[in-house]
Amino acid sequence: QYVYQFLNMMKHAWDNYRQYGWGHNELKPIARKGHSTNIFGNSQMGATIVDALDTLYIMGLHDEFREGQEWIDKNLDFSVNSEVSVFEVNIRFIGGLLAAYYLSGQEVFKIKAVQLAGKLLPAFNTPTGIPWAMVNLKSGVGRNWGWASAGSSILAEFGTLHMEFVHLSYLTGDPVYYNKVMHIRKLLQKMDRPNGLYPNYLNPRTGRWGQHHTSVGGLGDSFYEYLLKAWLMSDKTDTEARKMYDDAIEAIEKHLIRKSNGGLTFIGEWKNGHLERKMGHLTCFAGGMFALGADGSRDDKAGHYLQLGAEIAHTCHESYDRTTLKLGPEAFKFDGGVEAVAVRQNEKYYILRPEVIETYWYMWRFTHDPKYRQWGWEATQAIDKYCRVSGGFSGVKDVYSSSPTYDDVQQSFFLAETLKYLYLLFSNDDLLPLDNWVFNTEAHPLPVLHLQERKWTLEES
Ligand code: DMJ
Repeated sequence: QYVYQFLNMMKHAWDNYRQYGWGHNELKPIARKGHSTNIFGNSQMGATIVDALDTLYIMGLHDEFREGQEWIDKNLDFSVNSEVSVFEVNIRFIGGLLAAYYLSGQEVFKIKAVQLAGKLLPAFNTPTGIPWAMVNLKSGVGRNWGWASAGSSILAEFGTLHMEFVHLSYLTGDPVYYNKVMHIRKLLQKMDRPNGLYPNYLNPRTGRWGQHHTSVGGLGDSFYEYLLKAWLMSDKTDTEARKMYDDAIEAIEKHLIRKSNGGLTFIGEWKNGHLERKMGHLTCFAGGMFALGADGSRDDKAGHYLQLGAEIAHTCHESYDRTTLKLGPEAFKFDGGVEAVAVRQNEKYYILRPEVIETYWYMWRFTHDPKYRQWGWEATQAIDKYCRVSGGFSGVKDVYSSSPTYDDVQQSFFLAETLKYLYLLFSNDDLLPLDNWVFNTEAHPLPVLHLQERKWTLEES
């Protein structure tokens, strides 16, 4: 009966978007109109439709899936004068379209994914081949975020293209996508890493690191995730990726992972030789990543990494449990008597993010410890109580306030990830088994590839 709760939530999110935001990127559930941010550019690209498709499919909401397919077929157009985030468009649109294609077999999704990928390729025209953060879909002109250290590209952005691009080469027989991402990998392999850590910033003109900040949360997170998943999606043949992952997490464990006075394991951030004892909600995905990477780990430390995953899941649950709304803050500290609690006002919000529930789901799959379902159910009830409004679901600005105010955004990843991971947490393991499927960082499932069947090689380019 639990799954009906998630179906109901998905319907509520989708129906309201359908009614008030259709075709826009996201929904403002209180103002009841469309919403967008600069990551999607200035064009209506139906981000919520593309991001939600595979969740609709998996939940058996076939009428809604067909509505989405029809919109994509008729309206999704990439020849627009719009500057988009290469990373966001890759993980949400290309990932979403590819997953919809693999699940449903409908050619339109593959065709759209390939068209869009063609529009992203000019972003790689930099002196180093490290792509720009943004690209204009029409002109192909790229540039970086003004706020990023010294004109740098971001590790979690250019390092989170691999899965989708390898699939594109696999499906088209064209090595161009594969070559782009392998070039990034080769370049990273050649670089010195301070303390074995990858800084978050890399200048695409000079090929040098920007500021020496390292994070397993925002700006770094999915780079590490994609090293592990590159290995998994290659049917464990891409041992180069596995080695890079093992090296990276060994350095992370040594320099970034600590236990608080109260015994909570946390992952801090490294800033110019100093450990900041703060963890982001985004970082909470790492519990699931450690568990997923346990099997096949170096020196057979599977038990160790599963335990580490469990400890991170516990810490992140505490970050929820220590709030008034039982929803986790954006960032929380472990300093001066503070444990897993947000300190600054601008870190107290919850914007329907999935990472903690994602980790509960992976931990559930690997351990079947019922506490993960309990924790997932607690989060579900809190979301339904505090984030549900009559026009959809909204983020809240302060999880410590008993009278929260809304941010009035229904994020597309709420439908792509949060509701999908909840649904999977309460479903049987034979729904998308992890031996056959690898989830991209936006929770879009892509099948394990048998690369010996591929029609292209690196040398062909
Ligand atoms: C999603 O777009 C992806 O999970 C990404 O990797 C991180 N941020 C959001 C969700 O919080």
